[in-house]
Amino acid sequence: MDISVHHALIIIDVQNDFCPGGALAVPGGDAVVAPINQMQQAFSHIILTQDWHPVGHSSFASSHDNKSPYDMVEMPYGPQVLWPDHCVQGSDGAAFHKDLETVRADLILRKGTNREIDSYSAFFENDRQTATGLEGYLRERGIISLRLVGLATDFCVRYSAVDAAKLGFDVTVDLSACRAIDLDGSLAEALEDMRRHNVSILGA
Ligand code: VGL
Ligand code: ZN
Repeated sequence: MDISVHHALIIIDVQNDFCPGGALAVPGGDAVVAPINQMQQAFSHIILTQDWHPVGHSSFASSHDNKSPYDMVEMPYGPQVLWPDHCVQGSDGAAFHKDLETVRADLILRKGTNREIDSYSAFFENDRQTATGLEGYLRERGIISLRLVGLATDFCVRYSAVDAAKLGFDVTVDLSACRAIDLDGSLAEALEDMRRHNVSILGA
């Protein structure tokens, strides 16, 4: 059990658009809800993240001429996958899955709100420089150990876990409560990247 003041459960992007029927549906995305609700009982600090893009966000294929979802583009900050429009601020797609327990969360961190920069990680936007403030929040609360779950394993979970490990947190990803998009081998690459950065992987 992880009932400790130094441990936090970070629940990444369990939103309708990442669940079956959503705009950027992750296969089996809704299957993470029950295990995540169960897990919350073992944590005294719970943080939810919410992908929260303005209309016309630069990560949307629809914001670029002659581009389709899943094409790559070069942004000022580097290569970026283009996505279907998803998690638009205030839309039903951006809402948490209706069965996700949200009552005990201390913090809901919204990310991807800057029109010009995508943000997979809960810590830094995709320019790898703009901080979300989550590091300071966790440190000020004395949290040193993080358990990450949610969607999608190979994008937001991966980048959040690797950034957290680089920042010196003790990080575990529990794959039993994660699901992947798996675009061109991105899941295998994500697992390798997390392992290389000393992220503990459970449920593989
Ligand atoms: C995500 C792609 C675009 C995620 C968010 O939550 O993994 N993936 N926006
Ligand atoms: Zn997004």
